[in-house]
Amino acid sequence: MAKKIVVVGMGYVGVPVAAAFAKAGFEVVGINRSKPKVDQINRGISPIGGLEPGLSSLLRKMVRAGRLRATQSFTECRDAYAIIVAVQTPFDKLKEKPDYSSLKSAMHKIGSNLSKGTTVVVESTVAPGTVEKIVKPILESRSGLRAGKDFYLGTCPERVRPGRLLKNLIELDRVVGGYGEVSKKRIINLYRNVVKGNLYGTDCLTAEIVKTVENAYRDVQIAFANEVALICERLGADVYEVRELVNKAPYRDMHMPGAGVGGHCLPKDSLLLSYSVKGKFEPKLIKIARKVNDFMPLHLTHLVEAALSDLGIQVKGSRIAILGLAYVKNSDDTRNTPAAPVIKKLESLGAEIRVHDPYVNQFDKMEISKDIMEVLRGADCLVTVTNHDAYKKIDLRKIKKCMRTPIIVDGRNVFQKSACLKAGFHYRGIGNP
Ligand code: SAJ
Repeated sequence: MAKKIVVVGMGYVGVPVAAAFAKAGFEVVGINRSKPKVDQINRGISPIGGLEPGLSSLLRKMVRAGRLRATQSFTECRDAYAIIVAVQTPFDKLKEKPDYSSLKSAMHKIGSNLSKGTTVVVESTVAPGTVEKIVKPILESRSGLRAGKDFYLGTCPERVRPGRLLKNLIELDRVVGGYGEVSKKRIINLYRNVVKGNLYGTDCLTAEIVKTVENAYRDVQIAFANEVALICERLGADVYEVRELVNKAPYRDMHMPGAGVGGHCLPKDSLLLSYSVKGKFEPKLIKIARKVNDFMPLHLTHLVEAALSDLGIQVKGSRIAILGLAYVKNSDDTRNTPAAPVIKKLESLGAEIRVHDPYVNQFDKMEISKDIMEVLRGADCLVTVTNHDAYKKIDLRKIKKCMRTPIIVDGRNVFQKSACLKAGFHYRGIGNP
């Protein structure tokens, strides 16, 4: 009889985790609060859009083999060998604290259906200290069981990346934080069934810190690249050439400047890290980095205003084509997408906005075209916000003929500036004036 694993939260993290453990021979039950999503999965259809190599076919195969099914019921936890929690843990910027409503709700329901010997693993990203201070007390009070003795508890923070969900899950090294040695060993042995990368064991707090720090690190690195881009714009230099040459120096890894930092990881994880020391220490660098990155979408709109003004056109009444709604290339994920503030600002200035994205099908009741030429027809400005591979194939001469004014504002270094100028476009780009 195959051991049963319950995965709570069938999103970008839970779906590949469920499929991978099913492939490893476990009986997997995915719990989700959305009935349509439960039904979709039970029809063998992945709810994850965008280019996710291998995921849809694996999920379909596992559902058809009877090794993976979905439900809304937490009673499935009662005879689970392990329960993996992958619910959303957004950061509430207004209240300046994590929104743990989904996490707490899941833990109450799991606790009410927790049996002796079960291992509970939190994959969701949480502020350091959360497993010990929030998760453990709920599970223990609801179940009457003790963590580390009657049931096992820990965290194995996800390292997913839209576009590489299955690949990252299988190949990347992972950190395992255990509530005690036995929990740590059990979780490491559990993940050895799907993770080919190294599994590094530690305590819960350290694992939570590692997860938030690895993303805060990236956020700071991107902010540095964005600041260099702003400097290069004023100096009249090409930041991408600067970056390429800087990275020829040993131990340098200057990241890519761009239209901003979106996603469910980076914008939030540095806030979770700062939150964990609230009242004890005030981080400066990671907070400033957030401000720099959040400024970039606004800066992109400044470049649009400037580019139109260069040709005597006001934003008010102009037609602007936004290419890319997803926060990252070749994905349908729009969480915290920089495109949202770009569109909002340009609309507030009176521009008529048309949006294209090859993968995103719905966003804020917005009409999203799948036809680049349709979006560019009669436009005064083409703005790239996401560097989907599809945009690299754009024929500049062809689009110039259908636009009302040939202006390109490049937020992701999609186009070669020289090629745009040669094709007769007026060009401005982030870090490449
Ligand atoms: N971005 C830049 N410049 C860069 C890199 C990214 O502006 O040099 C922007 C992207 O356009 C996007 C945002 O930052 O809007 C986030 O991009 P990302 O490549 O970091 O993608 P994420 O958010 O999916 O990051 C995840 C993270 N993984 C986890 O949290 C588990 C991150 O730690 C990984 O480094 C990244 O995937 C990856 O490349 O695997």
